[in-house]
Amino acid sequence: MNTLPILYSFRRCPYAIRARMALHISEAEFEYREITLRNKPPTMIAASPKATVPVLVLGDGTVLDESLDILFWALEKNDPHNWLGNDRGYVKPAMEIIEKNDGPFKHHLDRYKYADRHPELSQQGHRDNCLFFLTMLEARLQKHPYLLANQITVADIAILSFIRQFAFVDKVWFDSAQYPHLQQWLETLLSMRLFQFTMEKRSLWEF
Ligand SMILES: N[C@@H](CCC(=O)N[C@@H](CS)C(=O)NCC(=O)O)C(=O)O
Repeated sequence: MNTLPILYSFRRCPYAIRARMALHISEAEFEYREITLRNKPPTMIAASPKATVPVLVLGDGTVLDESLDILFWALEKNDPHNWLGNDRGYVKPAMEIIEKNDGPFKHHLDRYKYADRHPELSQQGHRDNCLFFLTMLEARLQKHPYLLANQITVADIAILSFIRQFAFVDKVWFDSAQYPHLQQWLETLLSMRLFQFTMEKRSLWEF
């Protein structure tokens, strides 16, 4: 049997964006099912009861329901731009950045974005809590145009959608902040055809 993998995705979800970028660059073929978080398809919940997107169901029934698992699955099949590096050399340093991104940075980013739901601090207070991460990224980008090297690597792709989310909470503030290399990095990556393709609107999957 030759069934295509099925991707359950939500366009704006930063985890789904990282997975889709890797799937697209690897030229993986899959059936795309755009969903809303308010009305998740029963087939998705049956495949992955934790019910977060993205979920990739492979032809043999294997379920990948963590964005990083999907990203690495795709790149390990085909990595035309060497995002993983020779001998997967970029993976370990990328994971150190990704863990900070998915852990403390995302925690504070959610509070900055939805500050009205987290009144223990002002929105600026929540934003200040995010800055440790931006400062670390800025220092890396002073050395080379991308986070680990002169080329895009898995580190850039895995955190791009989260930095984009941060920047757009208050774009005027972000654009005037003291992160010139990070601002340039974000602009460069957002203008990539791959990113724009990844963000194209899709109609909802009807189930
Ligand atoms: N660790 C998961 C996190 C995925 C996640 O939290 N996705 C959000 C959307 S951005 C979600 O599906 N939340 C469930 C909900 O809101 O019902 C991954 O990396 O895939």
